[in-house]
Amino acid sequence: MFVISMSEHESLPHYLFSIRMRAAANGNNGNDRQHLSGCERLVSDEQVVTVVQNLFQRILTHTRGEADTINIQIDKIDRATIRLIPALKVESLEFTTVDQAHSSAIASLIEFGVSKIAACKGVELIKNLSASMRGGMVLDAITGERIDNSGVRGVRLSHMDCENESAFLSFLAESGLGGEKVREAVILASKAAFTKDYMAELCWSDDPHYVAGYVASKEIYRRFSPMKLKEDHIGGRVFFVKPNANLDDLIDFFEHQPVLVKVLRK
Ligand code: PML
Ligand code: MG
Repeated sequence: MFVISMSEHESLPHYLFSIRMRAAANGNNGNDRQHLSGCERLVSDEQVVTVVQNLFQRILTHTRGEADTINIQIDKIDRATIRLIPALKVESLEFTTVDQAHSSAIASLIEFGVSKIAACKGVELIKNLSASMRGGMVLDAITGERIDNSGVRGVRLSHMDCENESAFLSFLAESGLGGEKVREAVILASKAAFTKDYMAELCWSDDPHYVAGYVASKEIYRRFSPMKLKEDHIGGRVFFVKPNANLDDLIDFFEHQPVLVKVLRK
């Protein structure tokens, strides 16, 4: 178990600010909102204005479409409530076709303890979405049954960031990776992996210009490309959990536990 040391807590400001930004477009009839993008940061007070500006700029130029509604929520977070958790190890695999990448992703899920039925179901569920979800679906890792009741909204992870931006970006660059999507995905997958009853995750991007995805375990973020064809705007996430997982605890940790992801050097 990774435990935050006193000196590490003391190196944080007394308060951090959780910044959450979500963009949506109005549906055809103006009522059913379509999720476009969302982002999460956990930063010190002097960074808030710059980060909000940058995230806002990103939303304005987002390739999934033009936003009609942008929600920004900023919450003050006491440092004593923050958990410092380890970053997953990052690996990358490139394939020629989507089918090859999906087969290899399924093999990785099985390697990480998910049953073949559940792994295949996860891939099918994301493939068959008719619209992208704000969050992910939670599946029993053995039966493949969907166990969350969050419908088309999905279960989201919130209140998270990396502990040290430059250390985190160098860590990703060592694996030849960079960019906001990888940064955010590794932070999200590392937080999910730290959750009790979690077994694995499958994800690919809903951005039509971005074809990468990943399978994560409690230790590894294994990136796969291409997980879909270019111009395809459907992507999503599936979290595989142990049979009899405590869903309320899992969702509580996902949504409410503030975490900073730290790169551990062996
Ligand atoms: C998204 O933000 O759309 C998900 C991106 C998943 C893949 C990130 C990567 O490793 O490139
Ligand atoms: Mg996205």
